[in-house]
Amino acid sequence: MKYKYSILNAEMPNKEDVKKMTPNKATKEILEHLEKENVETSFDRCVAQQPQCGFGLRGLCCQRCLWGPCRLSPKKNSRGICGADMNVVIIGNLLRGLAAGCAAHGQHAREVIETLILAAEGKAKFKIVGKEVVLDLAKRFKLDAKKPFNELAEAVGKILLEDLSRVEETEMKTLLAYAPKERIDVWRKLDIIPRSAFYEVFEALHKTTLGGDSDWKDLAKHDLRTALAYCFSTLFGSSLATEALFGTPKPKTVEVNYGILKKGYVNILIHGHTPTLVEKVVEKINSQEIQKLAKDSGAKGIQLGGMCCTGLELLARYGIPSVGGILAQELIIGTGAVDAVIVDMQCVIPGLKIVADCFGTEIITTSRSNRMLNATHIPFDPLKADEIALEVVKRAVTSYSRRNHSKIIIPNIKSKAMAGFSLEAILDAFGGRKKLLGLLKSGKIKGIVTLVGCNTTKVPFENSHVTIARELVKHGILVTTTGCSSHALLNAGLCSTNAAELAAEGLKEVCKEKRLPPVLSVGACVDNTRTIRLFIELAEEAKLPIHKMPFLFSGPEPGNEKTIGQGVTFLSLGVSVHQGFPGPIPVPIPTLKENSEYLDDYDAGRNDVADFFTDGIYDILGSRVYVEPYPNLAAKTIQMHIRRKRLKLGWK
Ligand code: MSK
Repeated sequence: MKYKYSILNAEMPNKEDVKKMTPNKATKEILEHLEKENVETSFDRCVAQQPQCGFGLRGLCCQRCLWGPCRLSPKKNSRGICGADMNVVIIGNLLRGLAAGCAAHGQHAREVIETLILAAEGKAKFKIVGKEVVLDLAKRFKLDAKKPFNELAEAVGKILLEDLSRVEETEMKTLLAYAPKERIDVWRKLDIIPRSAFYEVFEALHKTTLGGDSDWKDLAKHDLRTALAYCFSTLFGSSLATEALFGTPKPKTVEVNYGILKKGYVNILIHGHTPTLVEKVVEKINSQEIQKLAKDSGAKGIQLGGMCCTGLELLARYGIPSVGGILAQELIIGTGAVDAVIVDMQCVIPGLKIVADCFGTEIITTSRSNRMLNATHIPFDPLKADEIALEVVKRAVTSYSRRNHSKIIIPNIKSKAMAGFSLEAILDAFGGRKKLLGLLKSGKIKGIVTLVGCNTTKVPFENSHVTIARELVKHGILVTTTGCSSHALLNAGLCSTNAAELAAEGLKEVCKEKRLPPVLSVGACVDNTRTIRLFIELAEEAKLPIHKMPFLFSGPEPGNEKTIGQGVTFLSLGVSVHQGFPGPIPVPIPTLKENSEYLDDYDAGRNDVADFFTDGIYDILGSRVYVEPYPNLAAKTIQMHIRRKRLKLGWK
């Protein structure tokens, strides 16, 4: 690859590398098309940024106060102006990133939970579809089951909201309701049980101000505490409130990828993270009034598609085809086929609007938190959801007649995929947790790895997700996936039942018998809760702590700050983490000593923070971080991890 970073023992691709190595042929086709059209994307801007700052890449640039920025290095200036050393700077930067990700998922959770409460109070016109989810939550929160259903739903919503925003020193109710007792004891001993997401984010920012906390070990503890708040209020809160409102998804087979866009149709994409407005948008699009409006605008009909996590919600719940994730958003617009993109919050990059302006695509923002300069803004309000959805949809549909359709190029590439694997659907598909555990013990399924997270321009687009998934499946490891990793694996055909052919004998036999793909698309990034709950259920069935089970979390292409919280969450639960590019969890990988003749003469480049995330954290939580940017090596590291877990358990 073109750009070598010896300080990281890693390299980054240029655009040619991306075109050569990306597994989705549509990506290459559109990148070449946009080059001809002279339209710039993130892939060009990444090249323009090379070489990227070595201090920033290693978390050694401190910009927390107005005395900085301070750049720290082991050889020179090992402390910032205030006296902070490298440990304090690295761990503080990580904590700030984690807090930002927590705030993002937290606002997502707040919107869905508030909508649930308003629906329960009869103020917002949403039907609460997930009755069994509300009842289960009510039981876990020890509420009086004899109360009328709507009162229970309101009380459940209020507890989720309280866990998001409490300031008093009280343990979070969702954490106590879902976490295994063994973990709660470990966390209590470490004094890392959080109060709420809002409180711990405040405290994270407070601790990392100038002259704040300069004990890196205490900051590391606050990383774990904030990750637990992130997990049990922002992830659980948004995922469970969504299931309560709209129901629990069930598996369905659909076609995905760029080829679902249709010439002559109004192509509308929905993008972002929150599913609240989406429900109403889908309802309006299917209405006679809007279908007629599309025909009157000169189109044959309407084709709806999804991007990023809202796209995965649409796919899981309604079988609406997904097209791609965060780094594909500019490319999808670059087909020239998209008339409008309705966006809510997060992962909507500014580059989207730049490409949209080149093709006359209408961008409609609907969240007060996520505005775009010169885009149409129609803010969502759960109390007026129907009127707002209608206005949004009308604006999107009429974009068809305002646009020039002469530049359309739709790659004829589609894949079949099965999606919608909620926890309940996974357990059902395998015949319950006892049977699934039996398959794990017998070695037909060697382990379960969750492949999640974003994309980054630092590795060839989607290559790591797809390579690792293929290798794991080939070695009998069942994969669950969420977020943009899901888009890569859905488009690569790994979520189709045919992909069972790629699996090792035992896994292939199981998948064929159950008619399942070896890669289970479980939903949006907040739906990592489904995998967390699956891990908890299986460990409980095995009567083992999670850290002894053959599980692993992998984020091969880390991008968004939200990914930091995902990784630290799984670590806290006792699940080891693979990180695909050195960065947010700053574990340096060995680098060859300068002028050394011997390949094994490594300078491990360790520091206290790196030690904490490997050996230190292993001692207190039973999990550790592996950093490996090369996907084939990463897959081997993961297999080794799973094998060691099985060996210790005495499983075949
Ligand atoms: S959309 S957070 S880039 S997974 Fe959830 Fe993808 Fe990461 Fe956004």
